[in-house]
Amino acid sequence: MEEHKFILFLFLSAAVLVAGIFHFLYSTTLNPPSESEGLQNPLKKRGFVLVFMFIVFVVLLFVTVPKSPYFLFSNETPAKVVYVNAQQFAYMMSYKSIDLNKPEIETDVELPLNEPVEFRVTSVDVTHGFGIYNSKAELLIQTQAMPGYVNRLRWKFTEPGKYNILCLEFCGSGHAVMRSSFTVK
Ligand SMILES: [Cu+2]
Repeated sequence: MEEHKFILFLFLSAAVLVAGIFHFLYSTTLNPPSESEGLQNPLKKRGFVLVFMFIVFVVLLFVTVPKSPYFLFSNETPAKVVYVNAQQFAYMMSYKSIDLNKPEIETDVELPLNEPVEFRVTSVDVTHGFGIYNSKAELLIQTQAMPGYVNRLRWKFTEPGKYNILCLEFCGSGHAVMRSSFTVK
C-alpha cells in the first residue's frame, strides 16, 4: 500500500511539474521579451527549462530503474521455474522447457509460497501479454510474451491461493478470453 501511495505521489508531482512547465512556456509565448533582451539572449530561459527537465528526467530514471522488475530477486536462485509459451489464445505452461513438437503441458501449475519463482515467457506467434493477478484482481507483475525472445519474470508470492493470468496485449479475436491460472501453496 505504501508503495502505491508513493507512486501516486510521484505521478501527481510529475503532473504538477508538467503543468507548471506548460504554463511557463505559454506565458512566455504570450509576453515575448523586448527586442534588445531577445537579441542579447534569446534562448536563455528556455535553455534553463530544458536543463531543468533533463535533470528531473535523470533523477527519476535513477530512482525508478532500480525498482523495475528486471532486478527483482536477481541475487536469489528461484525455487521453481515455469516455462510459458503463449499462443493465440492460450498459455502453455510447463516445469520443463517446452518442445513444440511434443509439448508436455502442465494443466495445474503449483508454485511454492514465500520462495522466489521464475517465469520464462515467450510466444510462438504474435506478441501477447502475461499479467498475473491475485485473488482481489490486482495486477501483481507482468511482462510481454514475444516471439523470438524469452522474458524472465521473478516473483515471491506471499499469499496462498489461486492466481489468474490474463493477456495484456491485443493479440487477435480471442484476446479477451485468453487467460490461465495457477495455484500457490
Ligand atoms: Cu491478447
